Amino acid sequence: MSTSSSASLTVCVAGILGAAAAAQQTGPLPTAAPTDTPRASFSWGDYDGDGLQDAFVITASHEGRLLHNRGDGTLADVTLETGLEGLALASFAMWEDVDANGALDLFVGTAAGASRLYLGQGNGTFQETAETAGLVHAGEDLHGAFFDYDADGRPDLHVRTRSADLLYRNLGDGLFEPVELGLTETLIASAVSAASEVDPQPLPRCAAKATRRPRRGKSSSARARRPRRTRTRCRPSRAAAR
Ligand SMILES: [Ca+2]
Ligand SMILES: [Ca+2]
Ligand SMILES: [Ca+2]
Repeated sequence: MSTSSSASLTVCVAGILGAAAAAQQTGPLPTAAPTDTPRASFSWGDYDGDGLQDAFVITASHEGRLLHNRGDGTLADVTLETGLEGLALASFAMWEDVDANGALDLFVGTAAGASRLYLGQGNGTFQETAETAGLVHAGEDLHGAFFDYDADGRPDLHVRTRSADLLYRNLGDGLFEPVELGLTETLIASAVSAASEVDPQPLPRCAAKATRRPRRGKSSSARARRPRRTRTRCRPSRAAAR
């Protein structure tokens, strides 16, 4: 990247973050703002499939902004037109194509209220579906990770809140179901999440009891596509067992 383009990008990002910092200085602080998340964080992903990495930014005031990479060294704030406006008290964000439609989706953990799952519509916009997707839990989200814990080809979701580890099995079509974790499985899931965030080494194979929770508003065809209930004993790897 040239010096001039790097400067343009820096100015653009600094402007957005600066505005957030100014808002933080002049407005009231969130009452339930996270205490141990970075002041600002970037999650990079090519949400519009143009071959250029875009950035979802959680600002110092814990708002979410999507920055589109223009390809000329600058980034443009497209939060409003992509349907990602109104996100507050965000604590972390992760890109993944959870429904395998070829468009990246965005999961955002929050410090209060519901987590968010924004499904990419394939046209550069998003639709929030966390509740209908089955991703409903209480508490402050601290961090999370996508990984395929049951090796079925669909990325599952681990979320750590301040009080619990939560594992959601991906059923396909943007739907999830919570996995019941015992103490041992919880410790392993946490280790798996931490490993996936810092190390691309193969993950230990671990399967836990999957319990299906009935959800309202699902079509009969969606219910029919769900796999049957599985009750598989968790088997940590030799390394994990030592
Ligand atoms: Ca892009
Ligand atoms: Ca998708
Ligand atoms: Ca899976």
